[in-house]
Amino acid sequence: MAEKLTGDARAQAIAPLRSAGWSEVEGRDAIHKSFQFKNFVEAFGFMAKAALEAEKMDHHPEWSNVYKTVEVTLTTHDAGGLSQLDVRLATRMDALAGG
Ligand code: H2B
Repeated sequence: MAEKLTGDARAQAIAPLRSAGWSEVEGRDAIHKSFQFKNFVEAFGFMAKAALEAEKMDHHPEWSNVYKTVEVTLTTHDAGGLSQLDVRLATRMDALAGG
């Protein structure tokens, strides 16, 4: 099971994600990013690709889609907070959204 990130390890892990547009969710140990696409097809294509990655990782996002926006929140429910799995999935999602 993935371990919850704390202290310096947590700060170091989320620093690059902050620069990439992720922010910490108030009131819970989670990160959030709002992905904007050109249109619905692009947004849904991203979700389809990210869903396959998530399933491969056995680590799943909390997310929603409205038209060309995909809101994503990541946390590790089993660990009760952020873990390396969230960092990994966030990084994969950024790559999928950019490419
Ligand atoms: N996704 C997320 N985001 N957090 C989890 O703790 C989690 C998950 N646990 N996907 C996984 C599935 C777990 O339920 C299975 C049994 O590995």
